[in-house]
Order: sequence, then structure tokens, then C-alpha cells
Amino acid sequence: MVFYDRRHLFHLPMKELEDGIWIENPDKPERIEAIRSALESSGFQIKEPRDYHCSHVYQVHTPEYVEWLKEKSLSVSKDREYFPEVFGYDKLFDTGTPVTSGCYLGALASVSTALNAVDSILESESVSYALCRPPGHHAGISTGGGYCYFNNAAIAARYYQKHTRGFVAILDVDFHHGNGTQEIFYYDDTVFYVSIHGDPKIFYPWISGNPWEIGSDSGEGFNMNFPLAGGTEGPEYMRTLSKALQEIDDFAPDLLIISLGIDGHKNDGIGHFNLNDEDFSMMGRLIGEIDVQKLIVQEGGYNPVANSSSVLNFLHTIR
Ligand code: OKP
Ligand code: ZN
Repeated sequence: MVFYDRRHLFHLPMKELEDGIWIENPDKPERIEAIRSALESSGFQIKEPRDYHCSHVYQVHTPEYVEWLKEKSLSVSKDREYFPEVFGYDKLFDTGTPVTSGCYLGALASVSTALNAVDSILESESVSYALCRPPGHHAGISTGGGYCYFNNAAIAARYYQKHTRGFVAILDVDFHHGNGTQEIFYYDDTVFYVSIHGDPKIFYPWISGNPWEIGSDSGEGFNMNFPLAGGTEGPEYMRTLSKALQEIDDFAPDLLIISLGIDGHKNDGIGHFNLNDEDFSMMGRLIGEIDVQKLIVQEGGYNPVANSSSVLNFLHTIR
């Protein structure tokens, strides 16, 4: 089942500060609208989600952060955006993630999209796809960043556990390391976070994503990072994916959440792998070999054309 919420259209970030220069913000509504219309034309039925009480957000994020974002967002005027002035002393950790007038409600709708998909899983759907925007995997316990405000996948994992007490694995295949998801579950042995991403020595978010970050205390061994070089092609990527999937299979989760980014596609302007449309078919096929219910949560992917073909391919092969 596919879930989508049109309220993401009210979140319209304008600019991002990159290396001291203002550029156009790549998190455009079109990246998601392209996927939606591709899914519609190939016969997928798309459900508009119902809303959930905002309390689910507090299973992951601190009240201080959520309240701060709400107040800032609801007070910024429609044609403006708020950027942190002093980094390290504000609740957004980078220069790409402005507070817009629509970001709070948009981020809540994005969370709802993921929670609706979890409900379908609880009602025994085998694979569900949450077409989320804004994305979530960079959002940490009390910080936003990397175009992310609330961590959709993490909130979905907690919501699932609330209903089942089950074990959850999160496989993150976005080009960037999901520092937020890693942080949220770092001390937790009930959620296994596994990520394949561009080497953080070179690529955003720089602060995390190394192989020695393995989790801590009871979470030790339940966090795993597979950094890859820029330019990585399909065959090497699939070898790494197979290793990651073997680890997930050993963990034997009750639910597998896939943080699906398309920014590893060769035509994506933000990520730096060399994957093509067919590689996303192969990814879906390999992941589908694990016999467990699956929740796919959309993360990055900035080329509308690559997004739609790759998501279609991925959804056609996963099971
Ligand atoms: C979000 B997601 C700053 C560059 C920041 C942000 C990339 C965010 C990616 N000089 N670029 O994981 O797709
Ligand atoms: Zn990304």
C-alpha cells in the first residue's frame, strides 16, 4: 500500500547556504510529486493518510525541540524563512534546513504518512510505502538538519513497538548517513540500524557514519555502518547490500524499515554514487529476499526523473 499526504506542498524552502554561497534549496515538492504521478500512472492506488496525535513525535524527539520548531514555524511569515544564526547553539545543525511557515505542519503530515503505513503493516500488509516529505533520517533527538525536521522512520519504529513490542531493523540506503536515526537508537538493542552511504570523511553529514560506530551500552553491536567511496557502481553496491542484509537476517527482526533515498542514482545532483534505474530493481529484489514485513520510508532523492523510475523499479521487485 502507498501513502502520501499533499500537505508537504506547503513546505517550500527557498535557499541553502553551501560553502558560503546561497544556492537553491534542493528539497523541492517536485521530487515527491514526480514519484506520486509515476505511481498513479502505473496503477498504484494512493491513500491519503489520516492524522495522528502529535504525541507520537515525543516518543523520539524532546518537547523542547518540538515546541521550538512549532513556535518558530508558526510565527515565520509565508515569504520568509528562519535560519539559525549561530551554529551549535540552535536546534538546526546545518545551513540547509530553514524553518519555513509550512515545515512544522508538513513534518507532522510526513510523520502521519509513515504511521498510516505502519497501521497497514499491523493489519498484515506485507509491504507498505510511505511517500514522505520532508525526509527524516538526519533529525536527531533534539535537532533537525539535512532537510529533516522529524525522524519519520524512527517514529514509525517506536509506534510499531508500542503495538507489538517487536524488534525492528532499519536499513538506510539513502546516499547520506542517517546520523539522526543512528543517534536515536544508539543505546537500544531492540532497533538495529544499518546504513550504506557515501564515506563521511568526504560527504555530508561528516559527523558520523564510520564503521567503528557500533552502538553503546546495551545497544553495542546493534548499529552498523557501511561507508562506500564516491562513484561506487552497482556491483560493488550490491555486494555491500548483501552483507548488510545478512546482518539483518541474523538479527531476525519482526519489521524491516527501509529508509529509501534515491540520491545514490548517477543522475542525482546531490549524491555521488553511480547507481542506475536497474540497480534499484536489484536493490528491491535483494531486500525482498528477507522474509519479514517491510515498511519503506522515502528519504532523499533530488532528481524527479531518477526518483520516479527508481522508486517504481524498487517497488516492482520488492516483496
Ligand atoms: C539530505 B538527505 C552543506 C551541504 C548540505 C545537505 C544534504 C542533505 C541530504 N554545505 N547538503 O540525506 O538526502
Ligand atoms: Zn540523502
